[in-house]
Amino acid sequence: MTITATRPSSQSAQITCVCCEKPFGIQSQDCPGCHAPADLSKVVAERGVPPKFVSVIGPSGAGKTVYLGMLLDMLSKGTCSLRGLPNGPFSLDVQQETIRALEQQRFPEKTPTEADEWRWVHCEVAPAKRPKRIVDVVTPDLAGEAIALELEHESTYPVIRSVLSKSAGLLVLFDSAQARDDGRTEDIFAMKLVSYLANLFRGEGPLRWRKNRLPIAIIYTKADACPEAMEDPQAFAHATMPGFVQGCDRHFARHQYFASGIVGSYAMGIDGYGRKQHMPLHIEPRGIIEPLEWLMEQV
Ligand SMILES: Nc1nc2c(ncn2[C@@H]2O[C@H](COP(=O)(O)OP(=O)(O)OP(=O)(O)O)[C@@H](O)[C@H]2O)c(=O)[nH]1
Ligand SMILES: [Mg+2]
Repeated sequence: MTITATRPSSQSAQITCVCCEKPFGIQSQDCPGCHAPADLSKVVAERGVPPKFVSVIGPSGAGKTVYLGMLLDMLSKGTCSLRGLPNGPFSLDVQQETIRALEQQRFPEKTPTEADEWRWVHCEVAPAKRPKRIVDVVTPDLAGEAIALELEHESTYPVIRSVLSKSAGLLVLFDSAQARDDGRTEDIFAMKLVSYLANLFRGEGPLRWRKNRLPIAIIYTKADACPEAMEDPQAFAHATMPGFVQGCDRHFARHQYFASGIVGSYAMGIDGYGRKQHMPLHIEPRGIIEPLEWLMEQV
């Protein structure tokens, strides 16, 4: 990760993108290739230590934006076993939007599918007891629909491939109620994801059939409305998404199942389009930190 002044003029200085590794002019706000904020690459270059990406993926509506926003909020408050320091103002957008929405008893908006509109997050996370053991949570808040398209047609969204291939660990989210009520659909998406990841992280030569050691934390979200997932996430995964479980066992040596939920109580409301909406009345986050804690022990 280097910032190289190729000519005396600062206008021509180049920086290497931390995500897609392409060089671009230091004057740009974002990498023209993958839209990662230039500040992200600058901070990492100055620190001199390559970042360990931890990214958040999952189908549309899985709860990625809510989970990420809540995770960042809890990390920055410093009240749990992990501490997190957001790098750059861009890193606060997802947290701010999620918390503001929840305070107004609503959920944040769906993430747009255009890659240049994704908000990026860079948060330096370390255990409270071992502050030097830093892992960077670096991820754009990806849109589930874009992930689905990328799984169907590789390189539709090159940024997704770049982010994933940089990842030292993954947080993979599924909607627990969706898995319980329509496990087949969720399982098919999940199996496509496993085979995409297995291809991406496949070793070379004679080692290529070995199980990959990339740690994957699988999180059943919205478990506040699905007690069976909260009770035993692993048994829940076996019962609802057997294909995915087999895929993970086959390809990834280190994976663990978790459940999370942020709602203590909610009411049903009607939005401006006449659609029924859940209104979170009381926020009571559960199972948000544990998956990252486990991941950090593995990377
Ligand atoms: N009960 C409950 N509902 C949740 C929770 N998290 C998310 N939801 C619901 O799930 C919806 C989708 O959550 P998002 O975080 O926007 O989902 P996403 O994965 O970011 O979706 P895309 O942006 O389309 O990829 C929200 O609008 C809420 O209705 C949770 O912890 N509990
Ligand atoms: Mg989203």
